[in-house]
Amino acid sequence: MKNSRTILLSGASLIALVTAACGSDDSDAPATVETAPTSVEASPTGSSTPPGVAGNPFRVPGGASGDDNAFTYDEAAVPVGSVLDIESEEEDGRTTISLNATGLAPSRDYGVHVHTKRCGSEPADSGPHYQNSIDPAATPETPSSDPAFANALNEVWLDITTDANGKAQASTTVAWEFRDDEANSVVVHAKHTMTAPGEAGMAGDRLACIDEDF
Ligand SMILES: [Cu+2]
Repeated sequence: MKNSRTILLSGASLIALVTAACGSDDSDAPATVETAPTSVEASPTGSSTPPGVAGNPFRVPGGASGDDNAFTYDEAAVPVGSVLDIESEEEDGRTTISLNATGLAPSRDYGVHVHTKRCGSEPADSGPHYQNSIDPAATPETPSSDPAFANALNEVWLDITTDANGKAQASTTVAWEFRDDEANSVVVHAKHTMTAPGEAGMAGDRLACIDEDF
């Protein structure tokens, strides 16, 4: 039995929150957890990263790229300095992935997924979606769009709608754990994820990408 806990990008207050929200052994946790408003507004400092959120702020591609890239490809929708905190916890064959976004454009929809490859200077660099059961019909040219595979149970979907301040939270639990080294990024798309045959999993342009070692 694998029982691991991974805090990928987190501040002290966020650890406390997630511990409270996800720390129990209750395996019947709801698929969507409404996270309480965080303390990010409590102590404004003027830094580009909101206080209370230890994250890797989005920047434009270019220059040195490291092991934890966070690139925006659309600075209007995902401004430089906005932050996506991703946390992942694997326990008893299930995985809960939580997202806490700050600094995005206000009152708009985004689709958010776990992708297979690391972020690069081009939006396409992050590759297709991570799937638990891989769609045998998918190719690099035509990624999976079969709802039997491209769905929120077989992939990780964390669609959000920001509030008037550009903040949003989402959480999802899937009944599997990531295969080692096969899920490496989280991509922010331009709209909520579609579900119909032939378009399932699609969510418009890739606006931003952040490396995550799931
Ligand atoms: Cu995606």
